[in-house]
Amino acid sequence: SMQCFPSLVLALSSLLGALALLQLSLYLRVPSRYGKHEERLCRPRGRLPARCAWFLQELPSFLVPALLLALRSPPRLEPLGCRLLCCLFCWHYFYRTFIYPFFTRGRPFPLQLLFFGTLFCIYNGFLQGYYLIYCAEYPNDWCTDIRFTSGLLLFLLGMGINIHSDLLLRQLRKPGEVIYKIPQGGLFTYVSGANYFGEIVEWFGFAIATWSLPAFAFAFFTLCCIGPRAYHHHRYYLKTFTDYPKSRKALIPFVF
Ligand code: NDX
Repeated sequence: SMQCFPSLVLALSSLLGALALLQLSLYLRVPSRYGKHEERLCRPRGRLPARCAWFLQELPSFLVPALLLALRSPPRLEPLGCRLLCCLFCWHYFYRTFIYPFFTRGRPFPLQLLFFGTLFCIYNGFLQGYYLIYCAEYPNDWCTDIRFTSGLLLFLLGMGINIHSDLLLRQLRKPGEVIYKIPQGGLFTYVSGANYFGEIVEWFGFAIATWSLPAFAFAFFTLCCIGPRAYHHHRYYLKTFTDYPKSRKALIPFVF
């Protein structure tokens, strides 16, 4: 049966950090080509409806850690923190897999990115789940530790912002529409990438609550992946809408 290999966790986390830097260098100048940044002339054959694509892509991030948690023998009962934290991760991906895709009104998603996205979700789902279920050690009162409680608070706050902002974006379109409008309300009052801001806060909260290398590596990856994307969204809006609110920032309210 499986056991903890600390060197495996170290290797996978380092690779995740390296992938984050690769992404930053790739996507700082040119956005990743999906959604509003996809080339106009893209072949429709190379794409899948947004619903299927997001469902398939995000499913492993829910399934892999959920299975690791459920199938570990003997079951890991102590400390409680490990299971709680693993459930938090699964909770986010339950939303992203089983709820978000069924309401999205997004454009069809490129197959090639779907392939890499799925690989990424398998990789990260395994790393986070494996670490929490087989390796993490917390004192029995971790649930009352300031890192756990403040991290959990940030996680919940970020998740709330992320879900609320996803909802505001969705409401910009009628079913079947694929046009872009100026997002309004919620944190969009302050930033163009409100959904991304929420997601980043969420994963840094998770990293603080787990106080672990894999989770910090993933938070860093998220920042490098959707941080530049928020900036490209912002530029797109400024270019497309002459009446775009001038005081709005790209990602971080009042700052950047
Ligand atoms: N999926 C995370 N890298 C990614 C998919 C892409 O969950 O090769 C990372 C995730 C993947 C990426 C994933 C991993 C790295 C990949 C990358 C592609 C290339 C990259 C594989 C797995 C890669 C290396 C080099 C390392 C191999 O038509 P539309 O789609 O534009 O419609 C949009 C709509 N909308 C509007 N509607 C009307 N008016 C407007 N003005 C609108 N603006 C947007 O709203 C969509 O239907 C919807 C949301 O659009 P958008 O662009 O704001 O968000 P989106 O990027 O689609 O993300 C959706 C949610 C969001 O909450 C975000 O926080 C979360 O997913 N997310 C996304 C990406 C990654 C991630 C979270 C994370 O890292 N945690």
